Amino acid sequence: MVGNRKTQTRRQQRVGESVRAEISRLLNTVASDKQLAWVTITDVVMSPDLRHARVFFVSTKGGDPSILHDNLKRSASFLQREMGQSLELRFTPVLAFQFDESLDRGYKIDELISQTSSETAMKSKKETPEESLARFVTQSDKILLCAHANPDGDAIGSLLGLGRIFHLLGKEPVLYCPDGIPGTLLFLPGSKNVVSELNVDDEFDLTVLLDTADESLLPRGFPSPQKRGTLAVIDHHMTHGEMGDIVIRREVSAVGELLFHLTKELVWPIDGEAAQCFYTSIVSDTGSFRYTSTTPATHHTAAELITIGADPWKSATALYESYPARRQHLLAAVAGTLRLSDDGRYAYLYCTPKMLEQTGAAKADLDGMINLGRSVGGVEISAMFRLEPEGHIKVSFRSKGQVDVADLAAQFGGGGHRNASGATLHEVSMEEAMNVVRDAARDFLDRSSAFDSNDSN
Ligand SMILES: [Mn+2]
Repeated sequence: MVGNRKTQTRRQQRVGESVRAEISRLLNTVASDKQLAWVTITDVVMSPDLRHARVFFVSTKGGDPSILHDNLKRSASFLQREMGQSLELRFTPVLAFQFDESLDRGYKIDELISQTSSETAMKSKKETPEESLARFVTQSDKILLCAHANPDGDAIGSLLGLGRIFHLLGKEPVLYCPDGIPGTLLFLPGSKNVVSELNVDDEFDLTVLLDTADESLLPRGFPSPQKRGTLAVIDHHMTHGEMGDIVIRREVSAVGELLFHLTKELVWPIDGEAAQCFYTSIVSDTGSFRYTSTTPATHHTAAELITIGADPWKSATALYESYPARRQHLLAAVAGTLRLSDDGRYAYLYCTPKMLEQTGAAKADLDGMINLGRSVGGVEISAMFRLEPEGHIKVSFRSKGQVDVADLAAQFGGGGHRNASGATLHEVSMEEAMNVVRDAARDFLDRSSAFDSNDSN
């Protein structure tokens, strides 16, 4: 189950080393059995899945190895529990102890004893995820930065901004985005350095995943646990998956805002290029400071980023004033399809392959047009129906305020977030799909306003 020392990957070695350091610290400081302070851990060999650790020990004060072995075995569950809290590992490994008889390990003992005392001093207080990240960044040579699939302005702004900061730290991370960078974001500094493919045999010490912790939003080709090294997730979504060895999650407007604060806390360097990226993240994820996620701190952060060198007009022109003419023609066609439900609370639009063909526009040009419906006064839910060349119909929903369209999408087998969701409908015509969803949305809004009036006080 536990691999041998020679075939350990860098990740196994690194995790083994932190397990070794932590067990040494625990034995010296908190273990109630004082005899255990006589034990020196010489090596830790991890299984490939990192769930099992073979822990080699020697006795430095002449204690009987078999007694020490029994004592260690009795302490195993205590050590595992403590390690689970202090090490940022996804799984706390199951420990198996083995007396170290090998001579080649012997030479390390003096070195290990002196190391242990300094580690004990350094790690006497629990490391925060932020401190773990800083440590892993320092220790890692090969770093991978990734944003989620179908990246938006926050994903790309975070990717490029953090990439720039790591560069200023003297690291050369790989920036990976297999879906490519949306045209409106190509103005961001560093966008040319992003790669859309990884080499099959690339192995990383540290992978940082930005703006998601959801398995279903991982970019295509995201490296396996064997290849990605320690996985750090930096995210601001309060509904999320459980990924990540190190998780930094804060409820702020954008990951760009989070990363700027993190940069200040960790005293990482920053410059105007990184500031432009983070500023763009924030503008993009707050809908230009309009959404409810916008707080005083968001504006303070933006002000600081402008002071450092971000140019607001540069972001605004790129995001909102650089459309190709074909997009505006498509906008005219789509706007012409706008309909409302009788009560005026639900708006819907559609787009067909023919409309794309006639205007020469691409699917990506539709981005944001769903807001044509939502921005009508009195509308609480807007839907966009898109007929796919394969014949099925994709519907996206956007809502205002507290209306949770993830629930509405779930009625059609889809999902998403409170204010943005979607589903796919099969074997219906566009007209049928629009009627069925309109009726469901109307019922849904009636039900949710019934809840609202019960809640209000
Ligand atoms: Mn975001």
